[in-house]
Amino acid sequence: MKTIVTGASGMDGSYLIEDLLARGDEVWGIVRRNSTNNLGNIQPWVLGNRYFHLVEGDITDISFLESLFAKVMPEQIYNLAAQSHVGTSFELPIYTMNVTGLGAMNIMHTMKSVCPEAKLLQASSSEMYGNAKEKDFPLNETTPLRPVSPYAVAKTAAHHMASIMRKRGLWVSTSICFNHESPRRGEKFLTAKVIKAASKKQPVKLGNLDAIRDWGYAIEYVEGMQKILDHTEPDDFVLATGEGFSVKDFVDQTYKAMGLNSDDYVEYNVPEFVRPVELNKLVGNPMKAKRLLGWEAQIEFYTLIDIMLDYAILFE
Ligand code: NDP
Ligand code: GDR
Repeated sequence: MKTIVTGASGMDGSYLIEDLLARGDEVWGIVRRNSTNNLGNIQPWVLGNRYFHLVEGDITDISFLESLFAKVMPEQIYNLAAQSHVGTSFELPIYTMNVTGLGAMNIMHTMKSVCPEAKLLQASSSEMYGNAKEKDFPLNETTPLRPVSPYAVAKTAAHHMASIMRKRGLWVSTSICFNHESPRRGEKFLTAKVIKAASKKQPVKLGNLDAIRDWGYAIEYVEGMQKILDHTEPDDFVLATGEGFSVKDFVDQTYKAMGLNSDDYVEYNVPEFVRPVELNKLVGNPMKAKRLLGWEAQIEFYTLIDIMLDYAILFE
């Protein structure tokens, strides 16, 4: 199978490519050109694999996409590239819309004109739900989308465009992923930031601790993405654990696992890290993925913290 993966240097993209190579795909991984090394997540055995092709390019550049898609004629495309940081999207709303929203549309448009038989997975996000009504929990594939951040607006535009393209006959699916984490998580995200500080027994400055998130393990979520593309028909699927914990729960448990009391180490409501609009609660209902794909998250909250802490203590 010829497969293109955007966001190859990111957390999910790097794990996904390992799975795809292991199952026999030939993979083209798109990374942005960078003056310094941004390939840290891509393992040496992947970079050296003859069935892996590292391609420099940008999803905002439709001429690049057209020429790559025409050369490869992919059977599968995973669009994981995004400006994916919610806080940053308030500072860079137009840029975020260009990459996360229009970039996804560039991919769908190019697929339609160059390789309309291909299958596409668009990485959608639980951020799209915004502050849902209490009666709507746990959130599923039909819950109304009320985005509250520029990132979420961009993801919602791409999500709706995926649905439009599907109605026009293209094979476009979406994974509506709730937060998922791993040792490869970027350091600006909450879990990686807290794990790094706690593993070194250092203090940390944070924003709001009250928000509730549904945290899973990234390796399982990229398995879910593959099951979505392997399904008999294109559709939307929530990937989530179904369980919610607060940011404070995460912080307390991480310091506790190090034998420390978080009250002695955490400064919170630091203005730099408080978002202009916060999304108070996200908890998903993964039953459709379980029923139709046989996918279910196995790694729960406390194990996830242990995995991330163990890695940080051993390797960082
Ligand atoms: P990351 O931020 O780790 O990875 C995003 C990737 O996109 C990076 O490799 C980045 O490259 C690349 N990228 C950014 N801009 C461009 C561009 N203009 N052209 C090409 N590539 C670009 O995200 P994750 O791996 O965590 O997430 C994967 C996808 O899933 C994203 O779309 C994210 O929005 C979405 N998602 C993630 C969730 C999560 O909890 N992790 C939950 C829901 C959705 P570079 O390294 O150069 O910056
Ligand atoms: P999120 O993840 O915004 O849910 O988006 P993030 O880890 O950035 O924030 C989680 C929660 O923690 C609060 N928070 C802080 N967050 C960060 N980054 N830094 C801090 O110092 C801090 N202090 C408190 C946040 O306000 C928030 O409530 C992630 C990304 O992967 C998106 O791409 C994805 O779509 C969603 O998950 C689902």
